[in-house]
Order: sequence, then structure tokens, then C-alpha cells
Amino acid sequence: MAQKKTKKILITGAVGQIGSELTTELRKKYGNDNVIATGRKTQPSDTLLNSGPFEFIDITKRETVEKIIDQYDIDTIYNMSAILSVVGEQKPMICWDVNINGLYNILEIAREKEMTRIFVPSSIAAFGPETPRENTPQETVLKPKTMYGVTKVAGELLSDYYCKRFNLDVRGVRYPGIISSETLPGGGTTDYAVAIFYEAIKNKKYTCFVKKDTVLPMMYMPDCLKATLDVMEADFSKLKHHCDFNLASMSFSVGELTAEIQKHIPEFKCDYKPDFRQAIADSWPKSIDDSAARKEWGWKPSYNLQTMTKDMIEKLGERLQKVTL
Ligand code: AKB
Repeated sequence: MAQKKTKKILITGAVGQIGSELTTELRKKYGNDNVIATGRKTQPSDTLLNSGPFEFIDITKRETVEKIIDQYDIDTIYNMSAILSVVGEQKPMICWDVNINGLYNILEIAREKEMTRIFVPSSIAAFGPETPRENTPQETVLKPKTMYGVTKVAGELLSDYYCKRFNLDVRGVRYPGIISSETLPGGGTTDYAVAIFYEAIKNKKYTCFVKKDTVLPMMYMPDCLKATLDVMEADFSKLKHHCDFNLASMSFSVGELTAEIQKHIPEFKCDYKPDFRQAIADSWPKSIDDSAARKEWGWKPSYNLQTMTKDMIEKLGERLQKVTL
């Protein structure tokens, strides 16, 4: 009987918030040497460096990607490199270059080398002010007002095109804001939902850049990793969607998050100084209908505001204590 070939996985953006924990998870599942972590210039953590191969590439420079793909005989890619919403507004051309020209390079290489499967993340940023904000449907208006959102819609369409036109198995989900304790997010609008925990533990106070009643969809990292792995394992014949699955877990206002943190850190105080990021938050949904993901590949989140907050404070508390010792 022919032996099943071991997956050889490349992760771009492996130094980022999701990429770093995704690398650890995939290394646990597929073996350290079968998961090649890559980044553009940020120095990787010791955990990332010591647990398996790490290489520097730039997805906007096709030859740097192709070299590593050939060197390690890669057949699966998780394209986690991205410029997020806030930096995307400051540097729109770079945002387009990384999120679209970079993605195009990844898809083209994958098509030419007949790769097995590609993961391309999208985001709630694909929606805009004309989209219904409560229980946002799977099929709806996609008219984002940020460059990041524009690249996410274009990225979904481009990936779906490769799927249909070239039979390349590309899959993706629309991530909400992701909350995690390992690697800080950088350059996003939902970053306040992580920063608030660091400041609550370290300084017992936080000044938030969006208003107290701002509600956005969020997700805790263990659920984010589960969704990413599960959609990539899903039976292709059961999928009606491919690169644009709505994904939900929890939705809360900053005021509600503050009250939940105060159950564990009663002295914690949050005040508010909304800036230009408020307008981005206001253009995104408050809650998401993820019934397509539930139906097509059995998506079901495990964490809510209460369980996420408790776990975040425990994990981050331990980590920050180690850093200051
Ligand atoms: C951002 O805030 O830009 C990201 C996202 C929601 O995709 N976290």
C-alpha cells in the first residue's frame, strides 16, 4: 500500500499574534520539522526558534517564498501575513502590496506547484457601514471603508476564484477580534481588547481608544486555533463556501469587558479617549451569524466572556510575573 505523504506546512506571518500560536499548535499536530515558520523581519521568540525551522521571507518578493517552498518541499500554506486595519489606514499602499500582491504570489506558487491546501484568513473588516450590524448574515453587503477591509474582500474573491477556476483547495474564515496572552497583536482596531488585560494586570488602569458602549465580535485564541485547524480538516465535498466563512464566538462592549475584569481585579479602572479608530469600529458588525460554518464543518466555540476573561487573567498574570522576576 502506498504510504501517505506527511504534510509539509509553511506559515507566513508566524511571528504575529495568530501565526505564533498557530505554529505551536500545528507543530504539536504534524511534527516540529514538518512546520516551517516564516517572518519578514521581526525577530522570532525563543519558543518559535527552538521548536522547529524558521526562515525569513517577504511574500511581496515571490523569489524569497519560492526558494523556501522548494527547499522544504511544501504542500500546504497558512498565509497569516497581513497589514491590519489601523496600520492599513496609515500605509494603504503597503497594505495593498502585502495583503493582495503577497497573496497573489502565494496563490500563484500554490497553483503552479499543485499544492494540497492553502489557508487565507479574512476578517469582520470585510463588512462596512451598509452591512446589517446585528447578526450579520453570511451573504450580505461587502462595502468596507478601510484599505484593510478592501484587501480582505478582494482576497476572499481572489481565493474563491483560484478554488473554482484552478481547483486549488483554498479555505478561509472571517476572524473577529482575537484575544490572546502569548503574542501582542499589532496595528489592529480590536487591539484594545488585548491591551486592556495587560494594563489591568500591570497598572490597574487603561485608557481605551474606543467608547465604552462600542460592541465588536471577539474570539479567544483557543477557539481561533480550533476554527483554523477544523476548517482545514473539513471534508471538501461538504463545503458550499470556501474562503469567506463567518465566524462568531462572543460580542461585548468595552464597558462589559471592564466589569468582567473588575470581578477579578476590583481596583481596575477604565477611562475613554476615542480617536480615529472609533470610526473603524463603528463601521464593523456587532454580532455575526455563523450558521454556515456550523452547518458545513461543525464549528462551535467553547469560550464566552466570563470563561475567556478568567483564563486570560490567569495565563497573562503568570506570564507577566515571570517576565518581571
Ligand atoms: C483588526 O482590528 O484590524 C483585526 C481584525 C478585526 O481583522 N484584528
